[in-house]
Amino acid sequence: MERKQTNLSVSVDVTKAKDFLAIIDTVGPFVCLIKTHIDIIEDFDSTVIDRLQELSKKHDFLIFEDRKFADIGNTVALQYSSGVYKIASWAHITNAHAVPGPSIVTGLASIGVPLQRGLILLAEMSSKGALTTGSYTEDAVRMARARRDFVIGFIAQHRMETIGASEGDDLADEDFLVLAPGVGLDAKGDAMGQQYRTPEEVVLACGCDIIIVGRGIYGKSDQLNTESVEEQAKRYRSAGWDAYKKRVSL
Ligand code: 5IU
Repeated sequence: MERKQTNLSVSVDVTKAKDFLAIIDTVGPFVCLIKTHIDIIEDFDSTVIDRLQELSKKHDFLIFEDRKFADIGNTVALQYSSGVYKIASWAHITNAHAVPGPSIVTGLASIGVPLQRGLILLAEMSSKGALTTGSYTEDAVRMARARRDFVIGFIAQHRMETIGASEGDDLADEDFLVLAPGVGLDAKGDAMGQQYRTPEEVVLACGCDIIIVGRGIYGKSDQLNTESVEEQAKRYRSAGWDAYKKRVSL
């Protein structure tokens, strides 16, 4: 983030490998992180991963597979390491729901720690009516604190630093990343419950670190326009980084 002066992550939710790679090559210079949903690509084969890894090196970004694991430890370990996608072999970061309890972290860590991967826990979601509130969010933060060798942060809508802390907890050197999806400069939401806030609201007012932006950057149209994608990536990168600089100078 510091090296590239960016706290922008682009979420590339498109179904054709060609579009997926073209968007990533276009936004690559402006992002710290590319977020993928590898299972929505219709013409997936292992060359997509080879190319994604080349782009990660070319543009100096990390890869975050937004897999949202949610099963028992043994099953998630298999889903993470095996199957068609072998996520652990290429995704620097992945994420998991806290709903199964600490055993989900144990299962994923058995695969991810030896590969020096990082895990993000879902503490809050951006969608309308999400059940990730109150004691659920607090327990997700406690689960992260218990596995700081593997959990590097949260998907959340606010900074989590004092949430779920008990007296006597040593939080002095705690520095979890907070990644916030549901960011848009032009729309307030979509027709399926997504809710958007601006980078200012998310980073400056709520203390999140990374903004995750999807359709705000690549639009909805079937016809990919890489010029407009580049323009929007620059726009969100500036908005996110300006908000971050303001926050850290307060
Ligand atoms: N995403 C959310 N909200 C969440 C979580 C993940 O939007 O709480 I956890 C994902 C879904 C999509 C991306 O892949 O982030 C947001 O895309 P848009 O910016 O196009 O809404």
